[in-house]
Amino acid sequence: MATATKKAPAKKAAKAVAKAAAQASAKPAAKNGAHKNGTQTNGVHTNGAAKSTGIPPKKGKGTFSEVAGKYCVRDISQAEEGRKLIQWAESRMPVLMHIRDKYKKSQPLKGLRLAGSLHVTKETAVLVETFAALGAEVSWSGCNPLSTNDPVAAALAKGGISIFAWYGNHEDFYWCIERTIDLKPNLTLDDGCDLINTVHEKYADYARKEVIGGTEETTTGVQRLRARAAAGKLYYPVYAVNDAITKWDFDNVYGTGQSTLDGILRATSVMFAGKKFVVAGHGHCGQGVAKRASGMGANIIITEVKATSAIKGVLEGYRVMSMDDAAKEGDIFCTATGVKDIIRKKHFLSMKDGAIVCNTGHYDAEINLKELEEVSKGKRTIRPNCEEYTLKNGNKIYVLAEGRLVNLAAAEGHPSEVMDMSFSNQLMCHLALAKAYKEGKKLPNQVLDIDPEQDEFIAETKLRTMGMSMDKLSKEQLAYINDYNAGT
Ligand code: RBV
Repeated sequence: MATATKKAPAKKAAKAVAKAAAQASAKPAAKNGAHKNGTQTNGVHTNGAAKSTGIPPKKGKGTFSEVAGKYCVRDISQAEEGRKLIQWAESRMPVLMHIRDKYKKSQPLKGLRLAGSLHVTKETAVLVETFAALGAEVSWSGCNPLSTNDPVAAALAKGGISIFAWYGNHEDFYWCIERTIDLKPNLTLDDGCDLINTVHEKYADYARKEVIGGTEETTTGVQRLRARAAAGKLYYPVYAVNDAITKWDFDNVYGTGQSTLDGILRATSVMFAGKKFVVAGHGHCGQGVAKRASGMGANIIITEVKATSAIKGVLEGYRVMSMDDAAKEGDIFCTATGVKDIIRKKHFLSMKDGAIVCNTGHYDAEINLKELEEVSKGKRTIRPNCEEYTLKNGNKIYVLAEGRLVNLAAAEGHPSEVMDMSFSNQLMCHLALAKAYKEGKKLPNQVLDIDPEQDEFIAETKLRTMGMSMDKLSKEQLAYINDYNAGT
């Protein structure tokens, strides 16, 4: 395996890296009592408690449960609650659990350190603990300020995982990512490229020499990654997990469809039937949202920039129009484009009184809240994840989850059953990276496609666990489809 680089990733972090590496080898997580560097462990710390360790202080307010260099979560006493959630997810993720069982003995990830930045949900916890069960040393942070489930984070910390994540982490988002890098990963796992970007931009030398490879979970992240690779600035191979058929065709469509509606309902409790529901972007995610909202009786309006995606909407029976026109008609708006400034000032100004606006794309750039503030005279929280803006023209507009992905911020993200396939892809890609590394094979520093056999294996295993059977082509049928002379 890769050994520690002689050149520290960066001067500033060098001290923290050395200290954290020493602590990381002292597994499992220190239990109650005094930590060897004198810091109190498993205690509740207020902001700034980690100063004496050489780790830069956090900015976030409130109390934390923290062991410097090992974990920082909101409240470790929630671990039992989190453990039950993880068990619930495990029982609905049979493919991932099957792969865990298959490789538990041979420990294919032993000796490797994996850092991840992905929503800290109960499903993610099953993935994280699978990495650990297969021998990896894992450090983790969230990939969105509003998507961490605090009890789940506590359960992971209690179970010995290095984790730096809490709900509402606006101020210390990158602080947490940096703490996972302190543990000197040689594998990275991203959802949205924030970890990869940090490693590449701040610790380029480390990225080139020490990181074997990585994975990226989501559409927006893969776009960023391809842009980085095209610019010649990708320093290690990264699998585009999002592009696996067993991810993209299921998680993005059915996962997003269900969890987005779940988020809107938890934040508003509105009735969908009879509403004009505007879906911005009719890609895989938008298709899922439109399909499910339509199923609940909403009238769907699609806005698009791509003609083929727009036609798909038309043939589904939806109306397609520009956002300028849709803004006047919609009752509920949901962006799913991966592009910034989809809903802007002019749209807010032409919306109906009481319009509900939310986003299910990865970043919070799709709804321009700054411009909404400019045309508003007041704002108040109506209920969790639902803010009422009163415009200068007197209309009210309701924004859900601060314009961040509503399915994870206001609900629990995609259901376990679909994350089973997405995260099995994550796991198998890391197994492939580890195998290539241990066999001395150098993979190219590019965005790597998923092996079609991996997709087939995951789909077949999923079907089997659902109790479904399939047909097999006979020899004669195989010969028939390959016979260019066969005809009428
Ligand atoms: N996502 N994860 C969950 N329950 O853990 N839900 C959604 C979960 C991922 C999904 O794969 C998508 O690509 C990404 O979040 C967007 O950030």
